[in-house]
Amino acid sequence: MSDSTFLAWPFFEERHRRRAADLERFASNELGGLASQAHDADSVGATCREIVRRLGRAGLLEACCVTTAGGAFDVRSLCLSRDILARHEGLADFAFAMQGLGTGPISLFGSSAQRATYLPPVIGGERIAAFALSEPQAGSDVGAIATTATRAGNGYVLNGTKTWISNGGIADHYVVFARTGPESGSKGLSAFIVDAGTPGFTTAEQIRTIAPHPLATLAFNDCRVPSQALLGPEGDGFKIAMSTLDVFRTTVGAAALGLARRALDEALRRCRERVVFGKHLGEYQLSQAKIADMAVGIDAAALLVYRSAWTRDTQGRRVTREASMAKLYATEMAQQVIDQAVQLFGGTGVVSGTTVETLYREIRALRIYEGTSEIQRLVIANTVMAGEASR
Ligand code: COS
Repeated sequence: MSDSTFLAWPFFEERHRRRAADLERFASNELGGLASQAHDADSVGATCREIVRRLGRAGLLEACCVTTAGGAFDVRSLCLSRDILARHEGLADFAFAMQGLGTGPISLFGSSAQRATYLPPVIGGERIAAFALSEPQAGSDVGAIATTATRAGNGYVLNGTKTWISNGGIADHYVVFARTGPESGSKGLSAFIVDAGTPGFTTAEQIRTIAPHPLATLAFNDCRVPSQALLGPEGDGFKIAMSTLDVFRTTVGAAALGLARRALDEALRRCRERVVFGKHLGEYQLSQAKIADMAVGIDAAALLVYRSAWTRDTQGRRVTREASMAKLYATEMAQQVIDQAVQLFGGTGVVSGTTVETLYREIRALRIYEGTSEIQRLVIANTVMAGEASR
């Protein structure tokens, strides 16, 4: 049984503890065996759809969207969900998180008509969402986005390429960022909601990764969308993207935390069961040192993650610095914790399909997506050097 003493921390309210219990029940009853069907890039999309359907049926996707104008995310609920789901099953965490990230801009900036159309089916687990920001030449440098959206009649025409898009190819709608103005860099970007199947919009390529999940390159060739597809004011695209990442970067830290907790659980089991030179592995001080470092890293990351979530929830202000700290520290920590778990498992730790081997592949992308560790350091340094407690 994983350590759940953190739930008594003052960051949480009673409803969060109830949610944690619901998630544990869901994971035990609904996830068993599902992910083993998703062993490659072809089967993973169908498995994600099934996980989303079950999460929706259980009422667990409500935290992913803000349905009322002026409402706010409960970032602690998002983080707890990712922490717990990732500990049980990385793909379930991914499927959950993308329902939130893919509709985050609609929750934060959508009109009432856009909310009413797009959010309820995502909460119900009937429709799948995606967030299309990155391009071949614009990953860390969002200001280099080259996809254009040109005004034409009562709408816009989109041209360009998006890549590394999670849920690409299986999503029902995408929030797409494109350049609408002549300005360069972060100015002149806008956000659009594009439905799958819109003429001129295609999945150019499915991308295969070390930990399979639906990921694709998308092509827009004279893709016409109505003016109602514009999300928020024209020219606010960069702000919309960054505000969304302010919420979801903290949750990436929470997912890393869940993966690390699972690695510690596995390492503890290994220390109890494995006998070497006539003694259990856990009786050796070298093993104990590893366990101690893992436990400290996990608690430190949890404090940063839930500090960021609590600050956002209770103070409602920008948490750019706190979110970057949480993501940076938790993802880097989890990589080390999982690596130590693999070491304790020895040869078994690198056998395909074992839990620690799966974790070893799953954690790697979290240090890259939604802002690399290098970008998080830049963001943190900028805010600290500007003398701001937070931005
Ligand atoms: N919330 C709201 N507004 C924000 C913001 C935030 N979190 N961050 C920046 N802005 C605003 C700024 O206030 C500024 O507005 P003004 O021009 O009105 O002053 C504007 O956006 C530009 O900000 P800044 O100068 O900080 O932008 P940079 O181009 O320097 O940003 C980084 C650079 C690297 C921080 C940004 O491009 C980034 O986060 N890149 C990583 C993107 C990423 O995560 N990619 C992965 C793809 S998503 S899976």
